[in-house]
Amino acid sequence: MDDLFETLPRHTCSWIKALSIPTKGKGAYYKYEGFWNFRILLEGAILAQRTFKAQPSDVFLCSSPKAGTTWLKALAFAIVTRKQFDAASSPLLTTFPHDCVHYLESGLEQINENHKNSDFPLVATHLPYASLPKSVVDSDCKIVYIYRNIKDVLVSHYCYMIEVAKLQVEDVPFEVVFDEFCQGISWYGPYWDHILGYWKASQERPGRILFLKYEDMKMDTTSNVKRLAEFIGYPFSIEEEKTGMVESIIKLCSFDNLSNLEVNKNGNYRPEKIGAVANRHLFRKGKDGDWKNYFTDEMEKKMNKLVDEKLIGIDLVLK
Ligand code: PAP
Repeated sequence: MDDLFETLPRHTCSWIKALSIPTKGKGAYYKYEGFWNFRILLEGAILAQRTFKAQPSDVFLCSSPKAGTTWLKALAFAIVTRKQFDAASSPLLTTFPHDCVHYLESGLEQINENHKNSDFPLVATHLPYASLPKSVVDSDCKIVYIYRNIKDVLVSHYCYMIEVAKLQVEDVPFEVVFDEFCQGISWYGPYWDHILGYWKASQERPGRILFLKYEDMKMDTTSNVKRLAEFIGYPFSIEEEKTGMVESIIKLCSFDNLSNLEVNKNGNYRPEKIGAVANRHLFRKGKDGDWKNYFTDEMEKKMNKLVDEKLIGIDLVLK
């Protein structure tokens, strides 16, 4: 793989530059198939591209980082496991959502194990559509894509990196990350191209890709959770609706509930692979509109213009 990485465009991101400890080259982004990412995740993606065998019954949960993945994973997992576990016995009470539904590019072994041993065909990925293993597209399995207001994605990502890298805001000013992001340089970025890839695929494969928007899910969680359940093939029965199953899943997966569980307050994620990340960093505020606390008027105008230019003719609201 070294040969390949030597040929790829490389960028050392701003928070890595700000770190006082040496990163031994691990903090660089590489541009692979049009998108920026860390080498370790690209290696995982390439391995998945070469070896992963999707089943037609798989459901892929796809997103850019910070667009609402943790919430989507929790909801989809609660929906497909509801016959086995009620809200009082759900594994989500003691297991981090990312350990309930694994990422293709970093949890391939567990996904392959699940294919053999489980009835829950959920697989998550942040990979862009063009980088999905061919078997995913060929199997015609269903894809759920969650997206979110571009400004909140950027702020969520910024706050996450500051926390995870244990930096101060002064070490990496928001303006610097904003400029990088607008140039398309972000984790799995450009964000707009990520969305466009799935959007175009959804036009070519009608009925196979469901788009969910984080803000819509916040505003009307019930309808969106029902749409999700229906789409992934686990619709709620009338009886379940009458007995409050939908509400109970929504409550179980709510930000307030998940963020206050011991596992999500004090647990760690993937200690051996990429270094420990505290689970609590995935539960920051869980609100829309926090970008207003970070963006200047000028940044807002620049971002709006960028979105208008990049997503011309696309029926998705990103700002
Ligand atoms: P990931 O892609 O790295 O897994 P992801 O889960 O997509 O991250 O995004 C994290 C955001 O989702 C955080 O947003 P914030 O920084 O603006 O607060 C996090 O708070 C929010 N989040 C996590 N769980 C939930 C939930 N159950 N309901 C609503 N928002 C949530």
